[in-house]
Amino acid sequence: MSLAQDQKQAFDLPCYLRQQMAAVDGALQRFLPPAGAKPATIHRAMRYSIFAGGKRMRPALCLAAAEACGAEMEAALPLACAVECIHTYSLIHDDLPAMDNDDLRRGKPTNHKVFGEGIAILAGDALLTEAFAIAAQAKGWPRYGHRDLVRELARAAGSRQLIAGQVADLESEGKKIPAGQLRYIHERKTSALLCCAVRLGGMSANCTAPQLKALTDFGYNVGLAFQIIDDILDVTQTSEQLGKTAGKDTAAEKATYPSIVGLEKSRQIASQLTRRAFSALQPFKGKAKALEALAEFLLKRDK
Ligand code: GRG
Repeated sequence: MSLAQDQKQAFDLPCYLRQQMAAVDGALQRFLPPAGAKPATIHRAMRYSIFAGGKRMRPALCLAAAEACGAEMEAALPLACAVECIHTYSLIHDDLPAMDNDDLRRGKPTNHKVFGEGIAILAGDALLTEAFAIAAQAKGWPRYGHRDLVRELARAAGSRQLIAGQVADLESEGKKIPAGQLRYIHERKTSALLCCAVRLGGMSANCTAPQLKALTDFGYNVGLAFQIIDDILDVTQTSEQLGKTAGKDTAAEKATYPSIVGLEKSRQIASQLTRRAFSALQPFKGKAKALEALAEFLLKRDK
């Protein structure tokens, strides 16, 4: 076993994730309006999806990036929660009949199945809006003021990134698209928000420009690998295992890495991207153990 492998194994990721998830869930409880706040339906709907049992990978990446740059987790918590709110909004909207039309998410009936389409749309809108109110509670740092934090979130969630990916995804359904177009979709639909999470973590530590560049490279590569693994799991796992409907990509005739290059090649590409993500962390000189462990976990995950 190489030294790098040995060090990665020494990091207790399950314990780390349990602690991070508890901190993130506690913060989300505090940041979001209480379930009983009027009108209670919308707050119950927002809370239903946010506490439905997501893996909390984006907040974990955000907090781990902050630590790699020497900050306390507390400083990054509002930003980690803001990203999770945007992610959850995108899932609620993605599940709507006008989009992917799904009835299972995070192991539970989708938001619109429980609350109806109108409330589900509004719950997504409200989570997106709350994300910015939560991010505004971050303290701001000498190198990164609130203007930078808001711009970072808005860019990742906006019509050139997250929404652009979803538009391109919708427009490519049933079509044969080249691998370059698939990468364009993955960069925007998935990688942009993961990368944003990592960058915000760095910003909350008042990171230097070279550190931010390293985190950007890491987030970009991990984000692409994450979506390729998601595509692989869609064809290799069951709905019970995933907590969302398996086999959707094939049914919707979506272009995916497995459908374009096959399963084995897809796995190789995901591994190669993860290796690039590890290399990006070199400037941290071994101080980014949690980020390394998360990248490896995301590559090997089975749900
Ligand atoms: C703005 C409507 C709208 C959509 C934006 C993000 C998105 C585009 C659609 C969501 C569906 C999807 C397949 C997105 C790709 C990112 C992805 C793999 C999401 C699932 O993330 P996980 O596995 O989910 O981290 P949990 O439930 O664990 O948080």
